[in-house]
Amino acid sequence: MDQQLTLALSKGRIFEETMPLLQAAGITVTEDSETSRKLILPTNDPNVRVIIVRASDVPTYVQYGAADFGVAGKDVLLEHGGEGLYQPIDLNIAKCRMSVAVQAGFDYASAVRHGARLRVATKYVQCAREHFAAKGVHVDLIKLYGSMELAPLVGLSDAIVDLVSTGSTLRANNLIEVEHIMEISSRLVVNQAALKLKRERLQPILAAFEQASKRKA
Ligand code: PRT
Ligand code: MG
Repeated sequence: MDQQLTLALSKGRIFEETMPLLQAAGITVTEDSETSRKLILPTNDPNVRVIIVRASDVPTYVQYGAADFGVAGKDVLLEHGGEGLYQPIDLNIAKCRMSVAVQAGFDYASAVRHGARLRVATKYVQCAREHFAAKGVHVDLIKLYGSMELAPLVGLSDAIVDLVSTGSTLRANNLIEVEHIMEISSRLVVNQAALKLKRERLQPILAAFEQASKRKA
């Protein structure tokens, strides 16, 4: 049995915030993900490598076993559905919230109250659909892949569902948070077959991640 372990990470905040957790497991990535163009990065452990993928592709690589484990936001996991994935640990990293926002001046409360059909632009269609269905609000969802903040400003939608951390992107675009849908953080996801077949190799790493992330809770 191949005992090589492959960890899927996305560049940016998830990569950066996962490094200290890896370090707690005695693993250091020996190449800089921000400057390297390599998509497969070696570590100090010849049996562990890191692959760099789009944040929303992490669950897919792990589901199919192309990566044994990975780190993905709750937002990404909810949209993916989590099929074939074991999700043992909330890492308490890359924290933010998922919210509804509208242009300052748009009367969201009365639009909702009067049962108007709301146009909502978002990358998070599953989460948005569930949120508005639970409230009994009728919405037309418009799927976007980024820059949701622009949609209400140019009349594409009445509202957006997006992630907010500092709130400065909303402020810079004259948008106001009107509803808080859920808290988001990143989770460790493990391929279900790898969890059984590579248990001995994976277990100490998972334990170190769990210890290190508890300190951040
Ligand atoms: O950027 P790309 O299109 O490649 O993919 P991505 O946006 O999914 O990846 P990345 O690396 O930006 O985000 C990875 C994960 O980090 C997400 O899946 C979230 O779980 C988590 N995370 C934490 C965030 C944020 N905070 C965050 N602030 N993801 C995105 N944002 C964006 C948000 O969409 C908005 O555009 O930052 C902007 C708001 O930030 P503030 O600080 O201005 O409020
Ligand atoms: Mg991004």
